[in-house]
Amino acid sequence: MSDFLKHFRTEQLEKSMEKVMTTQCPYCSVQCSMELTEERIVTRKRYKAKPNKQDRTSEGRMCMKGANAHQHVMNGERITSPLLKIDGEFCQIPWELAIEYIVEQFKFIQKEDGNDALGVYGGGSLTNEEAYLLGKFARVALKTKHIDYNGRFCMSAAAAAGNAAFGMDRGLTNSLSEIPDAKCIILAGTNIADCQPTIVPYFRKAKKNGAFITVIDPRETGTSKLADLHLQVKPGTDALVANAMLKVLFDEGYTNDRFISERTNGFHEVKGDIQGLDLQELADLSGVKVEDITLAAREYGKAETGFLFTARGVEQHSHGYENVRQYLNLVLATGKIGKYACGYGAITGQGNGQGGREHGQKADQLPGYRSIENEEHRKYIASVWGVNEAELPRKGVSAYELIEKVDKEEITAMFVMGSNPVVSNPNAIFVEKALKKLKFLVVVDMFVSETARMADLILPTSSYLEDEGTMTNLEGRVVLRKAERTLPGDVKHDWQIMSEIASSLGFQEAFSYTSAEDIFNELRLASRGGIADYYGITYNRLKEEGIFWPCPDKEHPGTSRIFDQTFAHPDGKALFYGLRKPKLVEEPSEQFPLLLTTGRIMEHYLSGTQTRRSPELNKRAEEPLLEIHPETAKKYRINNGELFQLRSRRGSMIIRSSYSEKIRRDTIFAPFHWGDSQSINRVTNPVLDPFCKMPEFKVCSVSITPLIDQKGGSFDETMDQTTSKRKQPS
Ligand SMILES: Nc1nc2c(c(=O)[nH]1)N[C@H]1C(S)=C(S)[C@@H](COP(=O)(O)OP(=O)(O)OC[C@H]3O[C@@H](n4cnc5c(=O)[nH]c(N)nc54)[C@H](O)[C@@H]3O)O[C@H]1N2
Ligand SMILES: Nc1nc2c(c(=O)[nH]1)N[C@H]1C(S)=C(S)[C@@H](COP(=O)(O)OP(=O)(O)OC[C@H]3O[C@@H](n4cnc5c(=O)[nH]c(N)nc54)[C@H](O)[C@@H]3O)O[C@H]1N2
Ligand code: SF4
Ligand SMILES: [Mo]
Repeated sequence: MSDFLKHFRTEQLEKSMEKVMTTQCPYCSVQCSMELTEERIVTRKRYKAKPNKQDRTSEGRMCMKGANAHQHVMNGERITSPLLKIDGEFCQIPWELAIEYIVEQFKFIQKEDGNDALGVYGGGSLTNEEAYLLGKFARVALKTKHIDYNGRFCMSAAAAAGNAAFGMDRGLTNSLSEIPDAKCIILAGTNIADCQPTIVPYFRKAKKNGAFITVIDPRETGTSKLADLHLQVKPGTDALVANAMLKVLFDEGYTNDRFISERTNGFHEVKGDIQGLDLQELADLSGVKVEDITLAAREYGKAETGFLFTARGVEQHSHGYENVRQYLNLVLATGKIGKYACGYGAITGQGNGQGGREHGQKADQLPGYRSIENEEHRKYIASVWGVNEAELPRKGVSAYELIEKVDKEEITAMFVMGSNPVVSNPNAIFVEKALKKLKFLVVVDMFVSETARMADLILPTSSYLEDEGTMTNLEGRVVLRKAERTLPGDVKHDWQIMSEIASSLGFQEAFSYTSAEDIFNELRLASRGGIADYYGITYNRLKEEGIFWPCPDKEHPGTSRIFDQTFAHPDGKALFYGLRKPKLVEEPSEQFPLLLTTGRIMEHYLSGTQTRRSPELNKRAEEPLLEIHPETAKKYRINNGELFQLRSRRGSMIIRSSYSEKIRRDTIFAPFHWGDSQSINRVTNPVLDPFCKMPEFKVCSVSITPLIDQKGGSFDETMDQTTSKRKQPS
């Protein structure tokens, strides 16, 4: 046999050393399941992801992030043992020492500054089991009321609005499979084409079946390409658009009077408010045409079936709660909810953005969407946890307010699990300064993120391929993710880390879990009888496919469509919201003449800790690009593709321009997936919505200054200043 053939044969043999891992993507809320094949070629490993055709949500699709998700897991930058900062340098230490050190520091803080001086900061990437355990860990083991999580920045406005309007917050009221039969769809402030790409075909099918699609967004996006009508709204003015649409529905007789009288309360007040609305004024303020608002309302009003969706574009405002409530008025006024192909959806963001907001990592919450201020709820959870009700802390404060307390030195130690707050909080310069004041910072992560870099101690955690647990996807469907890879180095699971610290603090019995399933079984009990009732869901039942909550007993099939018969308020009725005309907190001024809005691009995920470490994704988008209309750019002497300084009242950052005619002339857009001087959150406004404490990520006023001008250069009239040929933030 020739050398070549020998080599070929060996390669074939080696190639057959394949391992197939059944898993699901760690990124967005669709949670696409897939098979990841590990192929060993001699000493090299090669990976290939293949979507799972049986997946009821993704229907066998996967986007570029899912296809490359494994890359960050295998990345050589993974931390594989605890790292302690000694004289500014991180040194590897054994777990025993790490746990001992944490316990010593936490006890010291508790003694010096009180129990509430310990802050806990969680995330929506954690499994249900771990999110649940983090709530218990904070309240039982650390005895602190100060816990909140990054979902505050994500879902809080829609969650608060859903709770107030319907008595319950589940992202989608119906399963995605009903979308193709909707005759009208409104997509407000959601860019599914980049953010949940695998659900786009549901909308395409609807369009093919004759649906009229309206997109409301200040930019043309991949999503607005689906639209029959695009309202290119001025950032921060959604409530005005929704009010104007309600007026059209009312004046033109599209309201569903029977539904309003039988299934809702509060329309009376709204009816009074409608009379005083001036369509032209609302259209002028929101920067869209009266005819377009009228068309959007008519199409929604006359359609037999329909959905209205919102996402962060509507919600991440200092009046995000009100924006959502005004859109919900449209759903209730037309009775488009609680029926086949009729409903509302707040499109959840993070992998476990839904489950992560149900089981107690929120400041005011106990498992099963119970309230920490409700005496009955406290008693029940105290009994499940085997503690005295009086010992359970009361409600704490929201995520950004935790940081403010750190700044005031009321919180002096912090435990961060599953978030990178230095990059993802608004007003990031302040956040970084505040965190420097901590006496003790522990970060549990897979990487030395921008936040972990500031920690005294970093604890290495497992990735999605290694960590078993349940996730609740954007539909409210609970799915089980298996662990398919052995833990690298000394890595431990989040639940093990919490259990070990809690045990060393003296709570062995309450934290004596041996598996994620153990924790899930306790969660089932803790959620039993609550709004988000998981009692009937077991690991065994999840082996087949997901189950929608609420699922109160083991024979219950789960609830894919909610509000069929009643809403979740005690009287079974939904509630309208009086009309409001919220104003922008920062209108453009001479000093800060442009409106900045922020969001996502397809290639990266959130603070970028994971996707910037995936070579395949990172090479497609290596730096943030600022979307700016060419006419606006010329006015401010910004060349296409050049770096410049973006400034607001909070601070400044450096970013490269990318001309785009797809954006309003008064608005610029930047993604937030980068840290340090490239972090857009150095300029964003931390003003909080009073109802839900959501920060104003989606609009603030800014100025832009070319860097070259500062060096004495000038705007280049001769340069090719046509719309950018570079890959645009899509
Ligand atoms: N590729 C990718 N996918 C993701 C994520 C990611 O980081 N990357 N993150 C996940 C998470 S956690 C989330 S929360 C979701 C977010 O999903 P989305 O909310 O869809 O994403 P964003 O880009 O933040 O904002 C959506 C749109 O709102 C528009 N917008 C801005 N201001 C306004 C306004 O005032 N009114 C209206 N109507 N629209 C406005 C923006 O132009 C943008 O196109 O995505 C999830 N999926
Ligand atoms: N300007 C602006 N800022 C925003 C937004 C915006 O639209 N504009 N959107 C906001 C929204 S919607 C969100 S959701 C936040 C999110 O922002 P972050 O909370 O910062 O979210 P991630 O980047 O996912 O951070 C997760 C961190 O936890 C690590 N991690 C991942 N999985 C696990 C795990 O299972 N266990 C542990 N222990 N660690 C893990 C990752 O490596 C990463 O470092 O950002 C918000 N910030
Ligand atoms: S990022 Fe979202 S849409 Fe893309 S593969 Fe992952 S779960 Fe699916
Ligand atoms: Mo999010």
